[in-house]
Amino acid sequence: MKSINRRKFIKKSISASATTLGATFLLADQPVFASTPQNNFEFQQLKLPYSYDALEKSIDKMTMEIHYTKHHAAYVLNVNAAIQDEKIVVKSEKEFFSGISKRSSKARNNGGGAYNHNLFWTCMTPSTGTPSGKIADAINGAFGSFDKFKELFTQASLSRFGSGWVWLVKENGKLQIGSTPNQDNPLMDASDFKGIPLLALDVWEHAYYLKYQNKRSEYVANWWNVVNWETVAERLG
Ligand code: MN3
Repeated sequence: MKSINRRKFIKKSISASATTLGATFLLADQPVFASTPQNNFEFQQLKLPYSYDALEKSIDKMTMEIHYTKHHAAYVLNVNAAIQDEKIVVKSEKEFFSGISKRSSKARNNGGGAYNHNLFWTCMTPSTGTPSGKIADAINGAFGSFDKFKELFTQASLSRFGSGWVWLVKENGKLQIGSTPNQDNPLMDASDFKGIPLLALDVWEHAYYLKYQNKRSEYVANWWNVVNWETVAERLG
């Protein structure tokens, strides 16, 4: 019965479109499919480059697992739903963020969440070191010393009220420290603080509350022990 109904339905649809040829022609200038094209940009959740317990000395396993599988996964899912629903057609992340002021808060918040966390995971490693070569020179040049840089970055992370992110960016050839609220990032045209992100720190409570509770300063102090200076250097180029 079902298949007969379906066949009838299809037959009816065909005859409907044949009798409304004018309307069909009008639609010819529009995209054929209501959904966004197959080759349109979509966000992806990058594979975590280490195990959930790899950063245990600074970030506990349960926090990492919930952060990655629940929070981050949801941002990726929701931004891609927004891209579909709002028919956002862009070629890249960069293009998505450079026009974010024209999009919904769903696209902005979840797009930021998807990108920021992908970057955040690669900013950390179980085998940390200290900056060397060009990135060390750039930090010393911009902030005086590595210790001074850490002090300023830590200050920015403690003074970010509520949820947000702290960044080291390259802007017009210079390194700068700044922070953004919620899931905003320095690639967004809507952000007051702009630049190319080199290093990111998540200061949302979900990033540290299970291990550190209200003590954001302890979380940040320990986070320095897992920073991946190799990937920061790569992004500097
Ligand atoms: Mn987070």
